Amino acid sequence: MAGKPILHYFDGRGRMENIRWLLAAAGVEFEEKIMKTREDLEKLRKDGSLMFQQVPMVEIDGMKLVQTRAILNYIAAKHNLYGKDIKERALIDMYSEGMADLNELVLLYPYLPPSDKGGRLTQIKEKSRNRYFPAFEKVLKSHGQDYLVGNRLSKADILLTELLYNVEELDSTVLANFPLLKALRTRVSNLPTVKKFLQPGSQRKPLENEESVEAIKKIFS
Ligand SMILES: N[C@@H](CCC(=O)N[C@@H](CS)C(=O)NCC(=O)O)C(=O)O
Repeated sequence: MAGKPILHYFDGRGRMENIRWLLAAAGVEFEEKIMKTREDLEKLRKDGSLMFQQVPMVEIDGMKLVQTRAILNYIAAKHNLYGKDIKERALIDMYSEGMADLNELVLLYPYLPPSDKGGRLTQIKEKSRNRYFPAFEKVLKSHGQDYLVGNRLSKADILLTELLYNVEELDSTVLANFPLLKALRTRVSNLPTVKKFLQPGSQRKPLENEESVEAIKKIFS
């Protein structure tokens, strides 16, 4: 039996949080090796574990995978979260890339200098309300099904649920006009694996605070 995947990253959400969510939703137990210092990062770089000298890196099925999207796609394919054919896969990828564009703004937000945070928050709210959330609400409305693609849970539903939680943490009113997105989030949150991940004490990471941001910045400076 293959061992548990091992996630190499710092102690924060960053780019790894998508991967934690997807594994958890798929019911896969995983271990984390948390980098605490620059030396921890250098060690991984020196031993050749990081193809592009970057994390996230995930040891899984005898591979050392880097590049967040490649890792997500492997997990999705392995655990039947990637559609039934190439057309469904194309839609799942198209939706997930839209989510990634918004998620990039959200995940970097805690690392911005205070003077840039207000502007970024306005941008996140504007893009959520006027671009990305209406687009996903429209998809759900167009087919009336429980999930975004093929009436079946996929990577796209899981990443969207995570994104909805994360944006709502920054603006509690952002979902007010999106009833189908709220219903999707409730549906996904009630899956036993996700329900467990949403409980306190799980491997889900909290939003980075000033202290954790300082510690993480030291690793990469
Ligand atoms: N395209 C890569 C980007 C990875 C990335 O930027 N990782 C950051 C940490 S979140 C890093 O390792 N930075 C150090 C560096 O680029 O040298 C991915 O999606 O995995």
